[in-house]
Amino acid sequence: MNESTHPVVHHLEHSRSLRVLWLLEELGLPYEMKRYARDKNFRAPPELEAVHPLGRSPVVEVDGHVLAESGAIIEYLVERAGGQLQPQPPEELLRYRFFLHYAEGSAMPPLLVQLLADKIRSQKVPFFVKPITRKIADGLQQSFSGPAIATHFGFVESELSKRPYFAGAGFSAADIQMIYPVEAALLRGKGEWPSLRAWRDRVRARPAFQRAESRGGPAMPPPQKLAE
Ligand SMILES: N[C@@H](CCC(=O)N[C@@H](CS)C(=O)NCC(=O)O)C(=O)O
Repeated sequence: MNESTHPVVHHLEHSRSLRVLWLLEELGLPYEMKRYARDKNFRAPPELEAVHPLGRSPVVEVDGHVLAESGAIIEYLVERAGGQLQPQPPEELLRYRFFLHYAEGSAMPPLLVQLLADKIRSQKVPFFVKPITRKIADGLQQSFSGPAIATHFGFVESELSKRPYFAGAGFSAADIQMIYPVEAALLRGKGEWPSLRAWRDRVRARPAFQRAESRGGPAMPPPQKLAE
């Protein structure tokens, strides 16, 4: 267990843990970062399992706890910082909570299915099996991931066309949590989504985001790996 008073972020390269580095940079809190390289299959190395049984990232050691799951980590760190980056007005607070949970609970799953469909489609298989794998991939995409991505990100686009940030007029930790699904949707989805794109460019330009990336490396995985 870490004895440091600063949070220790177990950061897997090109992963969701960049969100935690970004949050800590926004909060102006000192932290330690332990960086892990992905293996040749783009998986986390086994050392992460020694930190938390799920062996995934982010994991944060803070105040004697070992915390996993980015939404829960963000909530903990925001509370610990006295509610910075959490809006107060009741309507904004409701949207803030919604997007904090929505990012991983609802927006990411269809993107993950889309990633699997793309993987199945590009799998090296004997030529006579190819029509079968293509059919499976197309079926997944047509019956599930395509319509689900269109519904979810059509909704997200409409929310962002009404206000500059996810919770309201000001930047909040919900924006940090939403970066991963938005980036993945802009890459894998088929919509135009101009408000999503404008929001993404705006938040990426923030000095704290730039500092997080310069410390932890590029936020997003290479395009073919996004959503893993
Ligand atoms: N819902 C979890 C997802 C955690 C997760 O899947 N993290 C990915 C990195 S983006 C990971 O550790 N992947 C490595 C692996 O599966 O081996 C969260 O938001 O923390």
